[in-house]
Parts: sequence; C-alpha cells; structure tokens
Amino acid sequence: MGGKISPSVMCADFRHLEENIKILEKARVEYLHFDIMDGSFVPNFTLGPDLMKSVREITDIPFDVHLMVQHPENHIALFDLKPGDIVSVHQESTVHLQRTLQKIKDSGARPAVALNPATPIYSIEDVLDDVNAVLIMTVNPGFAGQKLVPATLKKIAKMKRYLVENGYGHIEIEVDGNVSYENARKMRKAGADIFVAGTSSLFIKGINLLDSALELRRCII
Ligand code: S6P
Ligand code: MG
Repeated sequence: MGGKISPSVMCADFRHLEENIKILEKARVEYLHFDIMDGSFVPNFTLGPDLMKSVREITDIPFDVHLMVQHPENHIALFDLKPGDIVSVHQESTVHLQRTLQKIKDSGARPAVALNPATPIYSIEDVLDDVNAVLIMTVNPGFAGQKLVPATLKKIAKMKRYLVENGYGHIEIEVDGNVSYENARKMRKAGADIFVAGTSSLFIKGINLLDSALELRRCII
C-alpha cells in the first residue's frame, strides 16, 4: 500500500473551504489534518472543535487531529471523535502520557504520539503498546511554511528501524512539516506512511489543488 495523504486544513483557502474539501475527496485523501494550538505549548492559535464540527457535516473523510496544547488530557472530550480518526498528543505536553493515550482510545479514536524535532524516539518506548501511530515533526510545531529540520529525515529512518526490530512494525509513522514533493520522496524512502501536506505541496497559490494532490500521491507510492 502507498503512503497516505493528510491535508493540513489550516493551509486551505478558508473562503472556499467546502470547495477545497470536495476536491480533496476527489483526490481520495485518507485524512484531514486539524492543527489545534493553544498559544502556550506553541506560540500560535489556529483551528478548534467548532470548525471541526462544521467540516464533519460536509465530509466523511476521517480526521487527523494534532493537539499542540498543554495538558491535552483536559481537552479531548471537546472533540467529537469518530472511530477511524487519529488523535496525536505531544510527548512533551503531558506528564501523564499513557493516561492521555488511553483516554483517546476510550473515545473510540486511534491514539498517536507526536515528537518535536529535539525529542528522542526512545522517549516513547514505554507507550508503544498504546499507540497506532507516531507523528514525527519535521519542523518545530506552531507554523506552516517552515523549512525542514534536516536531521529529522534520519530520525524517520531510525524510528522505522526501531519499531520493526522491536515488534512494532504495525505502528504507522506520520510526518508533518515541509512535506514538499522532494522531501516527501525522501520521507517515504525513510519509512513514513502518513504525509501531512500544507503549503509545500498541496495548497500552493495559482496551482490546481487536484493536480497537486495527484503529484504528491506519485511521490509517496
Ligand atoms: C505545524 C503544523 C503543521 C502545518 C503543516 C504545514 O505546527 O503542525 O501541520 O500545518 O506542516 O505544512 P507546510 O508544508 O506549510 O510545512
Ligand atoms: Mg500538524
């Protein structure tokens, strides 16, 4: 199976959001990525549960919710989650990571743990039984349009090797940040499965959204 595409909704054209989502349905993207920021864990604010509720009314594409908030365990109940959705929490954002992941599982969604570029892969070895995916940040979280942190390419390969060697080969690796066509090819080669696509490959001014999605698909076969 090829890689999966998770378009970053914060990079979509909000004036034409429904139209954008209908095109993404045509491109058969696997997820819609919602960045949730609290202005504290990361220095920015973005999307929230109300927008997600509205989008739920217009599409059946599963959600990929990326919580960049302090104490995510206090906010999970705000989100109307469905089986098949992914919810990522940052290892760095909660003292009680295992409990938080369990809370996500109890909600019916698929738990994932996210790692900032500086956070070692080994910091999550004791929660691997509790996750369906690992989200490797390939930029520092908070903003779209940043440049790849080069060391994260090696980190993807190291994570992949580590998972396979320890009997966790079923855990998917998601990558988020500067997923350009060129970087996507390298990330795929390193072992990435789910690709968050924002301004670097999908939502590019003056370029047709369907064409960009199909081009990205070709890079992650
Ligand atoms: C960043 C956020 C991401 C961005 C995405 C943007 O904090 O988690 O999901 O929305 O990375 O993509 P790009 O191609 O502009 O880096
Ligand atoms: Mg994200």
